Amino acid sequence: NTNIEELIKKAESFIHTMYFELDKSEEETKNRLITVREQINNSGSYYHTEEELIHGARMAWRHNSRCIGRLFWDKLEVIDARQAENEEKIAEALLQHVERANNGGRIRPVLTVFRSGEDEWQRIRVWNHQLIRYAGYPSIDGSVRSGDPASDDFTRVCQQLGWQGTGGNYDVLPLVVGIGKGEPRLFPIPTDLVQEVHLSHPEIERFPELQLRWYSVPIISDMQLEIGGILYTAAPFNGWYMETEIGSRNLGDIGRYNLLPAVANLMGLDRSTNTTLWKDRALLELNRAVLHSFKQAGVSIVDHHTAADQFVRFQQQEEQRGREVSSRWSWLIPPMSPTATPIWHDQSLKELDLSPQFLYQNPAYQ
Ligand code: HEM
Ligand code: NRG
Repeated sequence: NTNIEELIKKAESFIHTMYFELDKSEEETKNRLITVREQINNSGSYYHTEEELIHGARMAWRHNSRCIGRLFWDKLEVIDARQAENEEKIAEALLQHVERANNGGRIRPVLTVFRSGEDEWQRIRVWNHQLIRYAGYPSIDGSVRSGDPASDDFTRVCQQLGWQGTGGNYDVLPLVVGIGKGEPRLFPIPTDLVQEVHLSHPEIERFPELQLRWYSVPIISDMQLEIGGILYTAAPFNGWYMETEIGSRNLGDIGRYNLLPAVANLMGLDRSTNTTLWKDRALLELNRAVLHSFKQAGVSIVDHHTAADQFVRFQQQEEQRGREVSSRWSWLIPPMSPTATPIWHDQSLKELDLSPQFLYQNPAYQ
């Protein structure tokens, strides 16, 4: 059976690499390889040890070509939630993830892994893109839209499942958990678990009039984690934010909250011509507001210059350890002053096909 052989190959390659990286004895490696091969031949799959799960998840982060935050890859905390069998237990583990990650603002990089998805009928999916995210409400016959346009489709799904938001700009969506082909279940997130930061500015005193805010932790929940040929279809993970993700993209993009005009107005800028560079000036102050407010609220965040420097240290560290770094230039350059970071000028970046890895998967809805 070619599937079985493929899996054995991937499993062996993972065990070899991981056990080498962790300096395991030849004896231990050989014994583990025998057990894994046996399990696959007998059952068509194999069960990772907790240590394999931890190091496999860390490797997947280290390998992700689009992540600028990888210097801290070996500090990732991994929670084994493979025993969570039903939607309630899964939701409970997700809420615990939120709490553990947030840590009162001193954000910890965490990944929670649920059981793997070989059996389609038992496959776990978290339908949310991120555990915490704001709803989006498109405009109906000419009314003004509200919330995050990136969430419009998922918000409609939640509404069809019986959820009702306020229709405001910052409604936190419920958790949606599905198993196999069963109806997904909704779980509202208790408000005291959702830490948010209201935006103010170090110099522009009237900034709070804009009533902007963002949540403190990005927890991506729709990617799958592949370790040694095993696919974990639910494995939400988080680090902390880089300020441009919020200031440049989420709040600044025309297709998102589109706030550059409002910020420029508050600043009293001339928007009648491009040559005042009002968009660039508004973008800059919006990013400063994000950094200032997170810092003041005691919530971890990194600016794009520091993140780029940390990425260079990661590259150097990997070179010393004899490993190649997979990098996608277009994702690694930050969306504010990219040319002022070393990443822009690095002509050597290339993308590699590495495993363990994070993968996109088909959306759970639509
Ligand atoms: C992507 C920063 C932690 C995995 C990104 C992006 C940034 C970033 C800025 C690009 C996002 C975008 O443009 O939408 C950071 C920072 C971290 C961190 C500052 C702080 C510790 C992590 C962790 C993991 C991770 C803990 C996984 C264990 C990824 C993946 C992507 C990514 C898979 C690509 C997402 C996609 O393709 O949509 N990261 N990250 N990152 N990061 Fe990190
Ligand atoms: N840009 C998205 C989040 C993507 C992942 N970013 C991180 N990941 N920082 C946004 O919500 O703005 N992380 O694991 O820390």
